[in-house]
Amino acid sequence: IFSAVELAPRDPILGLNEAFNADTRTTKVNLGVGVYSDDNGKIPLLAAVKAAEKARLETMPPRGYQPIEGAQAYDSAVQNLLFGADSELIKAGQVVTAQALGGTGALKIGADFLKRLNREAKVYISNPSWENHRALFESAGFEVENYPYYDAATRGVDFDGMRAFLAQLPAGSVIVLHACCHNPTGADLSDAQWAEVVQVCRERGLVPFLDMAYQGFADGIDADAVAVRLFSASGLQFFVSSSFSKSFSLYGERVGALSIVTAGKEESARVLSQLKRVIRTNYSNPPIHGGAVVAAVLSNPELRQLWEDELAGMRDRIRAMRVGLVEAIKAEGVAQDFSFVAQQRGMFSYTGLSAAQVERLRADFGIYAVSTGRICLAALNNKNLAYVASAIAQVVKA
Ligand code: PLP
Ligand code: TYF
Repeated sequence: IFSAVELAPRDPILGLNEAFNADTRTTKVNLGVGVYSDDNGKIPLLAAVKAAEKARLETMPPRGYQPIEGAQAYDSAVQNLLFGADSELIKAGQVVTAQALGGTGALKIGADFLKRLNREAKVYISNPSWENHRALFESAGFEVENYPYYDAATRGVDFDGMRAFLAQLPAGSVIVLHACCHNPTGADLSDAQWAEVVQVCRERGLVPFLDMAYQGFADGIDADAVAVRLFSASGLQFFVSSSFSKSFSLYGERVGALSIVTAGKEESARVLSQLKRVIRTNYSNPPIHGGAVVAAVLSNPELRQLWEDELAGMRDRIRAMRVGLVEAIKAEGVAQDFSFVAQQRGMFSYTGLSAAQVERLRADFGIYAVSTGRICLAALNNKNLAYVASAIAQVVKA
């Protein structure tokens, strides 16, 4: 039965981990995958998470099945973070939320649900986008195309191109938008540009699907939710996938959620009933632990404050690494201006390094980056920064 099975290509990002792990050089640095490491190069276990886990272990709760859409306490905590605790939409019962298997799982149940709503619609993702966006919507049966996004010349967003493109799409087109900390470029829309995107979506009858994988990594929890808040105020219906992989450093626990804004309470009940059907036929119901930990942290004022402080610490450390890298590259005598790295937001930077330069970083220095030139700044620390800066200087000067 497997004789004709072809070897599938590796995920271009997760595949780098395998190559990195196999590398025996002690100086190796993994700037490939989007994971936050602390200044000791370790994925942190947040103190707020640790405290909530300890308390949970002490009570030894039973492990019955969860509701299909996850626990009410979790779903409600997700809504408050995304839409704001005083959101009118939440009060009016216009937000449907289901716990999902990470942000990826949220995108997938959203995609499966959308496919049932409109079989003909096409899905549009930014050019470039997170590698998995295209594959995921294609696997749900959609045709996926790009909308203009990144402008390599300005290292920012080609907003005129993006808006003009969206303005000619047929009604019902699904538009996947990175709510903040664009992956892979680090180039985000301004608040004013978001307001224009909302306007275009309204005028054209587009279906906005906001992907929020990095809330709190740019400017703060509420500041990073500006896109969600603007769409909320617009009266439109839309989707939001969100993830606690990065903001709680809970990557492997697979904690995320899909939220859908509807026109009203009665519509919410119908939408939720269909979403539950999608979930039931995929994995029945979500796991308990990660969601329970997140809900416990977010509902306890002291743990919540601790988490917010720890999140701010991660955000500030990444910023410091951005500035440090720019300065160190300059100090190496590189003429090319890298100051844009300090302006980009979130974990990633599109460095402009070519695939050949990225390959030289790997071969000569054991520094792993995505072949597109994307690096993860959250993997830099005070021990490897000078080494990375020197290596980048050598490959750009060569
Ligand atoms: N969406 C974007 C833009 C991402 O960068 C990621 C990264 O992992 C995800 C979704 C998936 O999140 P998760 O790891 O929680 O599945
Ligand atoms: O872009 C990244 O590095 C993260 C992690 O299939 C990731 O979003 C990468 C690839 C993938 C799943 C997660």
